[in-house]
Amino acid sequence: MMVTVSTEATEALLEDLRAMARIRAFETRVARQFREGNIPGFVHVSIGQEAVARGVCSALREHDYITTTHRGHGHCIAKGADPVGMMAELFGRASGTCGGQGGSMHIADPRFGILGANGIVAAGLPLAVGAGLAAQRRGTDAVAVAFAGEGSVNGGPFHEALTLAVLWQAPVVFAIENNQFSEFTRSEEIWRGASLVQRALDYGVAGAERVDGQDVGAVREATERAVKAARKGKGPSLIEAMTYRVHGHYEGDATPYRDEAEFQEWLDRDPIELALRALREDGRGTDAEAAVAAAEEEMDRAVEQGLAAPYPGTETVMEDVYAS
Ligand SMILES: Cc1ncc(C[n+]2csc(CCOP(=O)(O)OP(=O)(O)O)c2C)c(N)n1
Repeated sequence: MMVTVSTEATEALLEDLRAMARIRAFETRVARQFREGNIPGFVHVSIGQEAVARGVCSALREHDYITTTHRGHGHCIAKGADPVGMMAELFGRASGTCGGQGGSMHIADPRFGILGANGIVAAGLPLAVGAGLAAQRRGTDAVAVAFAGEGSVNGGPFHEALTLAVLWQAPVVFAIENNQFSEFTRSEEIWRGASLVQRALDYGVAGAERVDGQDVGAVREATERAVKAARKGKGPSLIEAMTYRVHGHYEGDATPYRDEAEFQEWLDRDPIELALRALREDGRGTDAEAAVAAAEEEMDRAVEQGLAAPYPGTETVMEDVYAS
């Protein structure tokens, strides 16, 4: 893909590359650390999907909210979470974002409006509607984005979330990341409707569009349109970002269901490679490569610090437990 960029656009793309490279560097290390046995539980990475996280979050302000999924590291980093704390969290250490008690699927950092990852498919969607409604009632112009996979759109909470968000005209953006697979099933094989965009329009959303999820600028522009409508009180919108899950559903999944030719086609349109190519064509190859190298170094340090951090003491087991 030939991309001609003006200077301002080049600078924006360099920033996008920096942001995407940080997510990629974080998650390639997470995958390795999981294989080495340093991360308990399950880990789901979003390698190949970074343009969605960056494109959406770069259209948001710090006081806007996000909810995310079991595959949410990229969303959290893009929204401002500290990768050092996140890595320590994945290692279960006391210095982790949630004191080492949540792990990969429960990272939350309200300081940046990150209301939580979530291991329950579709469960973040109504939470974002609640956050949007609260912002509306408080009279702020904050917007809540619900990141979710395309697998979530067949779950009951998707229906409830869209119905209520439209009814209340809540300032919510449903950012549906269509990475082609729901666990080990090709999502198109279980789809009988016209399109997800049509489904959303039938609920009465202010806007719904499908975007190229490998094109970070296209994702940002779509999000800006949705966010603008939400801030103006026009209610929720839905974006379906078309992307591809490069790793397995979880680390360790051998992906026997994958089509090799299709896999290669998507790798050719890897969002980080696209950005690197465009920046090289624009004469900024050295800066682009330096941005990637800096991201790698940053995340090496996050791993070192996380592995060196102590585990929480047993006296913390009942902290933050609200039910008994
Ligand atoms: C309510 C619920 N049902 C089933 C599962 C098991 N499960 C975990 S991930 C997943 C598929 C999710 O697919 P998608 O929403 O497309 O997200 P992706 O994994 O592709 O990012 C399923 C069915 C779950 N976690 N929660």
